[in-house]
Amino acid sequence: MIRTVAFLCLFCAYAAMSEPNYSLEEPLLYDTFPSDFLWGTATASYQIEGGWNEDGKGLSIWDTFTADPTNGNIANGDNGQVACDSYHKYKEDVQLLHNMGVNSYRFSIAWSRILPRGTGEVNQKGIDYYNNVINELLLYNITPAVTIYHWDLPQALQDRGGWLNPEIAYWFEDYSRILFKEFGDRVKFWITLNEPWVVAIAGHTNGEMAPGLRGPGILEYKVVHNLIRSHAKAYRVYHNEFYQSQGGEVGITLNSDWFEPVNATDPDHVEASVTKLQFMIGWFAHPIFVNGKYPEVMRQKIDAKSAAQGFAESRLPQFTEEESLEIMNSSDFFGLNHYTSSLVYPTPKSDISPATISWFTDDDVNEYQDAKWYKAASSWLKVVPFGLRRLLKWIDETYQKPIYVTENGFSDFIGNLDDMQRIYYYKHYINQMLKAIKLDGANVKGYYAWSLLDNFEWAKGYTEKFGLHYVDFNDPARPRTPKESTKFITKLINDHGFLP
Ligand code: GOI
Repeated sequence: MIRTVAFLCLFCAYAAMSEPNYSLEEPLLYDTFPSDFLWGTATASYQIEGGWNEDGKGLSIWDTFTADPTNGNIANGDNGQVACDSYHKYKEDVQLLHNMGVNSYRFSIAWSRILPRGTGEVNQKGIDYYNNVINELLLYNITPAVTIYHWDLPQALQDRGGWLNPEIAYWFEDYSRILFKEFGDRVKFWITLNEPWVVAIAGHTNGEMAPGLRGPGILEYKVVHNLIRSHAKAYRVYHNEFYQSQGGEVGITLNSDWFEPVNATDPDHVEASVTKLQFMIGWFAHPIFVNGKYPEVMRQKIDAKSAAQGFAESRLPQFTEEESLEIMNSSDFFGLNHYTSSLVYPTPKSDISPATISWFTDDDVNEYQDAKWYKAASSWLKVVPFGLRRLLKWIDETYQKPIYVTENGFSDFIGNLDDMQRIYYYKHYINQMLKAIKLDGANVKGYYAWSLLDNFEWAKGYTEKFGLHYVDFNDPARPRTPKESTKFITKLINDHGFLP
């Protein structure tokens, strides 16, 4: 019944749409990027390192999540115990980066290598490993961009409540301070958190990812509250204790799709698009870049629904005055991970009743994909290049901060070396980024392709491949082979853009 209604709405939306406000086949812009533009690839510790129990490393929630058969949700029962073996092959990885001619590399640090129990004693061998990686990069003039947290929380901290425990802001503060102290003489570009939206939704709403909790409408709001508090504490530590001597920048990376209104001339549709953006980006960016508070539209909708559901208090927490001050203006740049877009339109008012109040993210906006949009291996990834340009323009206008695209990429199942679809994806997304810079004046300062290597794609195991390099996971030596897309990006970087 609900399916039928949803189908009919979708049909109406289609019927209402005469000419879409976008084109899938746009001419390329032939122009170059600013000369100081950062070009790189990105990876994350659990997805590439392996060495899961070596040299004193503690367990992370991904070690335990992948080992727990009751989760049963990792493709083929895969795990990251060996992954790309970058724990041993980092010099080879740097060689690949050097061959590509990138001037930056984004990687993450495994908290449980540095602090096996999450707090307390530091593991020198963990420090040594990242010193080696950083020094190897600098040898080739590759600027390290370090993500402090890319989802592999020490299990010892999960045992104390993880991101649900407000104390975590102090654990994260202490961990970050160690990194700034040990590596900050050479690392000048820090990303506190990777995609807190995913930590909240996949980790605590639908349980797809570690720690695998399912508390829709409740847990994600508590978790995000603590993620934002934690981010702000790390930012303040850097600026109070290290900035003067080290002079780097610290920011956060948020993930967002672009939400294209079905009918761009209908103000209700445009409002639906902005509502989606506020629930996905504004949830974090409004407190951090605007005023220390959650977006008005979230406050109003979640407060109202919480009341209608009989809660004594809103499910969306409030920051104290003191917290707001600490959070406001706590990011030197806007890190954006972007892959895909959706079409949106408002749920017809007549369809909204207390009985249909959704628990998940609380917004009354319908989302779907254009049937003509080409899809990657990942079910959620549709190829919609113009979405990147529109999203960059929106972020630029809304938050007015330098933007780094810290991830963007395409997946297939095969890992074929002549990866024409990936080349198409990169060519058109990067060209749309160029249009955002040159035609819309967006302040975009860098771009990182996801990913340097085929790697452990979380719940999808090794089945969905995002790499610019093929990795043979059946060979214990984990050999890497460049795909055609590597050549494409190498030339683009070498040309500083698109030559006619
Ligand atoms: C990066 O996240 C990440 O940083 C890297 O580590 C990673 O390797 C890389 O991406 C590549 O994945 C159709 C609510 C099916 C619940 C549509 C809403 C499933 C589940 C749309 C929305 C979406 C990139 C999972 C950002 C999480 C994958 C965010 C991309 C699952 C869906 C949904 C859907 C949904 N997302 N992630 N999902």
